[in-house]
Amino acid sequence: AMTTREPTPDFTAQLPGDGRAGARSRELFNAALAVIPGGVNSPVRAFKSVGGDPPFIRAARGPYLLTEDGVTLVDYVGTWGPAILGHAHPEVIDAVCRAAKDGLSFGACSAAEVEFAELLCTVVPALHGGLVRLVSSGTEATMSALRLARGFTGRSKIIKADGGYHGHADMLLVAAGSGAATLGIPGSEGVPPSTVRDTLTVPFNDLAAVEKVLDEYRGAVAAIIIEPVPGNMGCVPPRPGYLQGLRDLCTREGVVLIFDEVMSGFRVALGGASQRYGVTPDLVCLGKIVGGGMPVGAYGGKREIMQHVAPLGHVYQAGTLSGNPVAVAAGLTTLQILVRDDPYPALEAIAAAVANGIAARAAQLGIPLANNRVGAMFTGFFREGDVHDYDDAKQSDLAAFAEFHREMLAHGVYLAPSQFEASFVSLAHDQAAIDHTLAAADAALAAVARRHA
Ligand code: KE4
Repeated sequence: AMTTREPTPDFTAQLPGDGRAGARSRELFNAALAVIPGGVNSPVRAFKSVGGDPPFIRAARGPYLLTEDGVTLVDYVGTWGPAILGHAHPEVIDAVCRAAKDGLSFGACSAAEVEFAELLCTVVPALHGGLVRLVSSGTEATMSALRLARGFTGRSKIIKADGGYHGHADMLLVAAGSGAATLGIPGSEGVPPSTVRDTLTVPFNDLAAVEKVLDEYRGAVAAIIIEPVPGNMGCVPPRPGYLQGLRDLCTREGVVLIFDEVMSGFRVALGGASQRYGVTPDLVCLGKIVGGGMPVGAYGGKREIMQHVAPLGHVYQAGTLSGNPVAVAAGLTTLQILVRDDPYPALEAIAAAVANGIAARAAQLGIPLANNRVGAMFTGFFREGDVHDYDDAKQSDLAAFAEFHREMLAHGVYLAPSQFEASFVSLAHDQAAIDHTLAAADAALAAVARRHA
């Protein structure tokens, strides 16, 4: 039967409750397990590292999620970044509905994608005066940018950071390196050694390690791809001078500098990390917020590089739904609102209130917590001392994190189910949502103190 559904009642006035999977979520998860690998369409959603079944989400609005068990939760996943305006922003929903009524996809040129590209080239530093190509995910954006860098330079080696995640293209699925540069060994079954033989990993925030690799492989490295503000090892700020150092090394060696701003783009500033730190890469990869919650990715940058992309040049890349009018409506409207309303001062204040509130409570209870934040993304690592790279992050107490996550969920706060993910605030996280979050943190951290001190 066609899936008919009553409209969701307004749940935003409802107080957040216990978000652990109830009967309905568990019933749905069992049904999912019968037909979907691990019951999920993306592994991290399975709650493997925090335990328990995942709550199923029925609706989302503003800072809140509504579970299939009828429970409201304060959301800090924000669908892994896109929901920076809050879920189901009325202007975005309206634009998507209007576009959908005119057809979902044309597979042909449309005016909206030109308007979108023009705005992207205005807002994103790496795109100023350059070219941008729309795709449908962050994975497609980074995969394409790396192929382009290899085509443009005629070189094969690529460098990434240990603990950096750029989507699941084969050449990027290398085992986390250990210490100095490691030649790629597959980080997933099904990735032939030949595919990652040219992928080198270096520790994040370590310029000397990059310089060493560039000396060793002079003339053979096509690109460095980096999350300028990593979120996939948890949130780790770049050390002062690190990004500029990469920029200078790449300029000197003719290596394409690629900023993977799928997560940090439009998140840490309107112009992303490039704007926040004043460093412009040769190519930039975008995703998440760029689609406002719909499937959109993008890659672009210097015209002299981008003109090697088919059909202008001979680096092939294509996509059936690239630039489709419905996804563009979501992304373009989101971007227009970010430009119009300049939410970044407010986002900074909201994120500081939450991150610092949690850190203060941990300190009062004697729980070691490294409070890392850049703008509206943050991570509290359950460990003493600072976290500057993936090795540091891996020394966190994962059992304490899992306990914290479970207890926060039980008190109505939905955090990313992994210590190695970032938390995200939205413009919709009002004082009530923040107060509820910090009250939950009181209880959750007290539980951690009892069990893990
Ligand atoms: P997608 O292919 O998932 O749209 O984007 C891949 C990607 C690329 N680059 C960065 C910096 C990213 O953070 C991502 C995706 N991030 C994960 C969260 N860590 C998405 C969540 C998931 O995998 O389900």
